[in-house]
Amino acid sequence: MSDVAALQSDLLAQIAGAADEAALEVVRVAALGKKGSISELMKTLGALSPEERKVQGPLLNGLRDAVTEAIAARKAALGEAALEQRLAGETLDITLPPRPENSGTVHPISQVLEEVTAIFAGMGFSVAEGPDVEHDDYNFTRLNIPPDHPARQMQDTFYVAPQADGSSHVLRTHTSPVQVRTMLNGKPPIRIISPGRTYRVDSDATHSPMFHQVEALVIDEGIHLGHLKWTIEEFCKAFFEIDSIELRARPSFFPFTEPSLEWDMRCDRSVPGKITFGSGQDWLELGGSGMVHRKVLENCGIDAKRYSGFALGFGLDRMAMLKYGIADIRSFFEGDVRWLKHYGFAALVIPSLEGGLSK
Ligand code: FA5
Repeated sequence: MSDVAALQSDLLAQIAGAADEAALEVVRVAALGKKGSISELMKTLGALSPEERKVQGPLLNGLRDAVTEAIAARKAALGEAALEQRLAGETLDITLPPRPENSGTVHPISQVLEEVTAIFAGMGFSVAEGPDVEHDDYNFTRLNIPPDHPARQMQDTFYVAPQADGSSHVLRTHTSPVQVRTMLNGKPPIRIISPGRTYRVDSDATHSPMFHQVEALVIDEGIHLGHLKWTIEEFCKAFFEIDSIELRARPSFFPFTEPSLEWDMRCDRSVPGKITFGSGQDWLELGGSGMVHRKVLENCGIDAKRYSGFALGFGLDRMAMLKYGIADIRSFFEGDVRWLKHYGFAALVIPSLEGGLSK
């Protein structure tokens, strides 16, 4: 056997014996690498005479091709064997129950906020926002709340340390300052709602120091109490998902509305732990409202002779408690995951209300 034939059969044996891809790579480098046995032989061709090269050249090329092909074939076979082995080891038991998914839920307040926004959007209202830390002027003064009003006292309101420029700020006690911001920054017609966080020094089962309100404001020519009543009626029907409701208006007082009204909705609480809307002998308190006070319009640069408007402010937490049967307002903010799993929502259910606010 010639040297070339002996080398070939030795290399083919090594290739066939390579147990895995790493061992095969060692054989490949030893044969075909820069300093490999075949590469070294190829280098000797240059020193041969043309006649010798004619004989030796095809022999060495044949050796190199045979070894290259054998390596490729062994590599493919090893790869396939490895895959077979993996597949055999990775059997899947499709009868096993799935692992429980640890998904979060939508907080009832977020759900109610989405529902309220969608209902008012259906009536042509857009959303306006204001900061939680509000100017005293917007929270009180421009809303016609005089300096001696009880809401301004330290025991009712969270005050923020006075600013360097001497201006005074509070954690807003209601969403009504967004009315001021909207009127100062835009011209009628105005039709906005402003849902958001509000703060008062208050804490029991139905009062929280941080709670949520939604404000609605409509300013245009010829707006009257009928528009306010229609808006509340349509909103309540959509929110409580009932076709017929009965509302009761009670005279009230807010410095920023004249006249001021508080609204109740007929309900039935005769079955303990259950509340039914639309019938019964009880009344459910919804929140405050009224026609925007002439002084507030003037304080915010609106021509009170030409325009009139209504505003309302409802407590979102209380509405969520009523709609979803939650007894204690404080549970909303305790961050108890078990509570959230029970009262949270898997997906948003947004009712839609067609039509708009017609005069
Ligand atoms: C106001 O805050 C007025 N700004 C509402 C308004 C707006 C009147 C526009 C006229 C025109 P009141 O203080 O009544 O009003 O609060 C409104 C609602 O917020 C209440 O009906 C109640 O649902 C809710 N609320 C008040 N204090 C708390 C509290 N500490 N925790 C939870 N909800 C509260």
